Amino acid sequence: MQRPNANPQQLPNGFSYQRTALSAQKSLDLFYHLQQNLPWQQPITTVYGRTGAIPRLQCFISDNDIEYGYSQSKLIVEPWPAVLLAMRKRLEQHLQQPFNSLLVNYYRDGNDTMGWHSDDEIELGSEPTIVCISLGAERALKLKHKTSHKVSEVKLHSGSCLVMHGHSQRDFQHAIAKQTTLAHPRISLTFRYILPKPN
Ligand SMILES: O=C(O)CCC(=O)C(=O)O
Ligand SMILES: [Mn+2]
Repeated sequence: MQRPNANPQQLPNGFSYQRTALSAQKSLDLFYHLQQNLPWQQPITTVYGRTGAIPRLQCFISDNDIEYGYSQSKLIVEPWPAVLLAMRKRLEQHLQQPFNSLLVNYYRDGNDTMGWHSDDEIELGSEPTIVCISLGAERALKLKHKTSHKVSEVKLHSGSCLVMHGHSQRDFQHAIAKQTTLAHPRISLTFRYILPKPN
């Protein structure tokens, strides 16, 4: 995970992007392994009063004692597969930050999306570090500043690593928009640290 950034993209403060954190072959192998082996779910959520299945598949992996949910639904927790536990340990060493949870998103094609949001739940703390590893089709992560409403984007290449830290969640929303001409799938691995519940 040490290669220099071969394709710098201009990003706001709080976002850092490394285009080639994993080789093309490793990224593809991991994509197919996870696509076939993770227990994918499509939870039903209520967002702005509308109830429906989320427009992508996902899998939530976490240490035993962690609870996490959004839009009033608790996620089913899966144990760490060896390959993802090893990746977590490498990230922890590299970034000198603990991670205890991983939300994996599977976008089956360009019609699958993730709406505008910030990862600013109380249980993530005030300045969370969230690491996003991308595998498969390239998708654009849109960034919208919360006061200026200026929208920018970062292209998430297969094998790339985006780190969101500092004030990134306080100041920006992010989203994966529809890309209807895209027929190829993508998986994103979003490593987080969820604070233990106070007793
Ligand atoms: O798929 C992505 O790159 C974004 C995922 C995301 O924002 C999230 O899991 O909170
Ligand atoms: Mn997010």
